[in-house]
Amino acid sequence: MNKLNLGLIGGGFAGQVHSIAFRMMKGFFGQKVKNVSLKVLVTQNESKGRKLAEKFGIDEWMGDWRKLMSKDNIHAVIIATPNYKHKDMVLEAVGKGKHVLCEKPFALNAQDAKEMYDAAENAGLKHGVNFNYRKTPAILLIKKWIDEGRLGKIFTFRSSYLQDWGTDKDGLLNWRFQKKYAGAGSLGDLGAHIIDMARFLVGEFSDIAGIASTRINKRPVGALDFGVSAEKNDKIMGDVDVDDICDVLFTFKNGAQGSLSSSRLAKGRKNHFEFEIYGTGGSIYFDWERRNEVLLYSQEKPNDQSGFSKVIVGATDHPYSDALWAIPGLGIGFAEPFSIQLFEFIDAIYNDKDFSPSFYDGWKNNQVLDAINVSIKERRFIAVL
Ligand code: SOE
Repeated sequence: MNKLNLGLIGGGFAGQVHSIAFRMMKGFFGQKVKNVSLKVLVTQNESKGRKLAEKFGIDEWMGDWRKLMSKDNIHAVIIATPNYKHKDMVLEAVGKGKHVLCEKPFALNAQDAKEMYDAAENAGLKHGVNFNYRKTPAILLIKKWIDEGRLGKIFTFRSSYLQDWGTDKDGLLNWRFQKKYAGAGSLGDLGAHIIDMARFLVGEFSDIAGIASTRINKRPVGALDFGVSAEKNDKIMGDVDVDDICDVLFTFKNGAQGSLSSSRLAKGRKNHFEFEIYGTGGSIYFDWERRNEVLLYSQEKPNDQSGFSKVIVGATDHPYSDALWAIPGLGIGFAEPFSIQLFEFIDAIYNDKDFSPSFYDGWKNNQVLDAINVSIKERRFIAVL
């Protein structure tokens, strides 16, 4: 097994989760990833980079991501930066022959996403988008049930992804509140995860209609390099030009239908990513805040036991139970799905396997986001390409 060296770009929240997940992956998958190293960390702020590199045991840190791309001893990169930087970084990385795992949402629009997908595919490289929730063992179990036909023909997918950190009106105008940096607000940040889940579990979108609103229109500037000063400055206010809340109705190409809601203003909701799926043979309900259990309704049960049953995930025949915690039902946290994702990505590189979610999935996701945005503007149903 040859050496495989990774570079990570981004020292914010996502970058730190990837660093933790890397170390978890080494612990969980041991021998299978013994020649994989996380060699370089790139952060905008070099002194922060040094501290993080020390904390996570990464050999080298730097401030210039192009320098990382020119290093021949780096074989793959993880891009965990604000969304507007993804395109340049992806194109540069694949131009230099590096495999890429990129954060979500993949691109600012579907046109850019297609260019990024084509570039990686034509270069014959492995590519992935970090729709991390797909790799939650409970969700892999739901996927298995669906593929086995346990839910029959699916006719409804209904989902919400709600958080409340946006309710602080004094919260700084960081990149997530600006279209040029983020592309979209709660829709791109949280809704993109729902879109990926719906595509993964149900199928491709057909027609779509959305409504959205921005309830806190101005915020104090001064975060990172996205405002006028490095300090919080309440006197200078900037415009929020992305959605805080979004609600969408849709149909799938296979005839199913559904809805999604995303919000940063759902007081009391922390990371409330829930969905339910109804089919001719059964139903499931899942809430990521209770990520180690799935509620399953199966019509195979006798009438006197009719209703949802709780399945605790982690039994010996459940996905990844052998690699993660040896005792059934111990449960997982936020970083485990990232570590599974990274393991599968590395396995795809070593063994020339297909990897998903790939840039193709990133592109399809951006197409759905674009259709929702057009629908919001034109106030009508839009066909997803
Ligand atoms: C937003 O608060 C956020 O950090 C998302 O950007 C992540 O994708 C999500 O998984 C957790 O919440």
